[in-house]
Amino acid sequence: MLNGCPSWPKEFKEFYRKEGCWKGETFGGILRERAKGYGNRIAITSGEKNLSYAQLDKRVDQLATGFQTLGIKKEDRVVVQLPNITEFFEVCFALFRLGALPVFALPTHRSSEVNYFCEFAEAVAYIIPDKHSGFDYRSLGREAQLQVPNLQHVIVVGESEEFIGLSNLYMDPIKDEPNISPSDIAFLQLSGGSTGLSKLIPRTHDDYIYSLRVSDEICNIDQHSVYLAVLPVAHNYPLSSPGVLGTLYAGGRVVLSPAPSPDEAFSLIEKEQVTITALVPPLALIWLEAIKSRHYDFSTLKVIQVGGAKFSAEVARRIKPAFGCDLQQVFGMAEGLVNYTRLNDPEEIIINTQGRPMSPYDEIRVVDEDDQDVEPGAVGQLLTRGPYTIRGYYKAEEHNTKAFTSDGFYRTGDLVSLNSSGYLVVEGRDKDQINRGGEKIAAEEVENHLLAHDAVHDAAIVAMPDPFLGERSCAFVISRHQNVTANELKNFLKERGLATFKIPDRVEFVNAFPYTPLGKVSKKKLRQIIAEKLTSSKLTHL
Ligand code: J2J
Repeated sequence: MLNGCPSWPKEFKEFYRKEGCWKGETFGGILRERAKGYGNRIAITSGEKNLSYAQLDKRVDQLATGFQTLGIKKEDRVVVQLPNITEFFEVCFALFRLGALPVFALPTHRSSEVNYFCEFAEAVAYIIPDKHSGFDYRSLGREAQLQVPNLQHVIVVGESEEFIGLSNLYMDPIKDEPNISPSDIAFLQLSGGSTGLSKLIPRTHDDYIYSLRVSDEICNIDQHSVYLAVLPVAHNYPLSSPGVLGTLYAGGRVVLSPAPSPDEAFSLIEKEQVTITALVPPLALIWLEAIKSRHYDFSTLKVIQVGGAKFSAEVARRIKPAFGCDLQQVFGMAEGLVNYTRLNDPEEIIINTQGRPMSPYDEIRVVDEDDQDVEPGAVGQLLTRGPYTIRGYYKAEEHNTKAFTSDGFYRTGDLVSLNSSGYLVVEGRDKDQINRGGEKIAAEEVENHLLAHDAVHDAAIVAMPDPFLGERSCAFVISRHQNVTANELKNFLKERGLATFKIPDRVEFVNAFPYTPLGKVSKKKLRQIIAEKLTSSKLTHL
């Protein structure tokens, strides 16, 4: 087992195996089996390109050989930053087969995040597209190569320039496959983060594949399913709930949308006879608006999932009438626990709750600040442990003592209430994070960047309400001198290579922060201040 990855205690491992949760499968093995069983069936559609299970399996073998030739081996970490293209799957499965670990960066990450992932994970390689959505990723490759000494290879899909072209790495399989154990770590997923930088989440073949199997059952995914991936597939939600990997596990077909907009996605739903897709709440709003004026045949579409951030009941109610399919709410986290509303749940449950845990082996507790269970139905912090929820982050010993209870429950940082039928409603958050329409921002990470500016004496970032994204970010700043502007600070963050979604939407200059009785900056008060300011400015505009 990779160093720095806490695991389940022995008795839990035995229990999850005995109960049949962990069946001893590996990602490399699954693809091989699907290729045997489904050979010519299409696994992935991307534009005009259709890749069958057999073709995918073969290309994965060839690429694994290419990676081996570069010296990439078991337990090596490889930062993978690819958009929704077939190469994402070829790269990941080739790494899985070698026992090398993808570290899943998102396409929106920039040099600040990428360099940190490469450095912290001690990555040997970094894999990128040439260009995507108007951005040239090779510039990130150059920076990473300069800044991160452990990084040996930058591999590019497309025009590789001075780097290694992925297309040159498909070689005839010659070498032996390493032995991969189902209890090995398969990859490192990213946490949304609340303290400082994103933590890395070690997921095993056994635990993740279990979550795919249960997700498939709950979402009725089988070999006839067609999953449209509109969100970036590296994110845990479209990757696994049941997402692209759940679809491949079931022998279904994944259709990749180059962008989430109705322009691209709606015609794909009709043309490819999509049966299920997954959205975040702001995208659901855009789709609801767009469907009013467009006419497509959506008769194959059975389910639209919405998750990643709180979906308001008023909007949730509009999905079924507008699209003629069922809504499924998904409340999950890359650390593990995923809750779903069930497809045959009563309408009011689907609209008003964020679902219930997918597995009977998920343990959840709703507790107060002293870790005591709250009264049934009351709001408290959600703690969880189970067969696919990690017991600790990668190389984060100290943080793990705070993020997990001594008996192994993960502190989700979500404030929830649990109803008498076991369904959860997300009521708020007790972590220093902004959820910008599903994109997570760790306040402390951005604050630290702001503090690096000469003119910034102190900074505190909080969420402010937003009708479209749910939340946007507001930075309260105490400046050292009067003439620094909000735009200067935003540009400064951009120049430091911070992902655009993390750049504060608004900057408020103040002379002092409100404090709690314990002397900490009161973010609650700051959230109130900005919310009131927004309301009153709206009133004056009436
Ligand atoms: C409110 N908050 C939600 C929801 C996530 C499936 C679905 C989502 C994620 C994900 C995921 C929410 N309502 N429906 O990994 O497999 C917030 C919570 C949670 C955090 C996790 C999956 N769905 N959230 O969003 O790791 O605060 O995973 O703890 O990115 O998003 O974020 P992340």
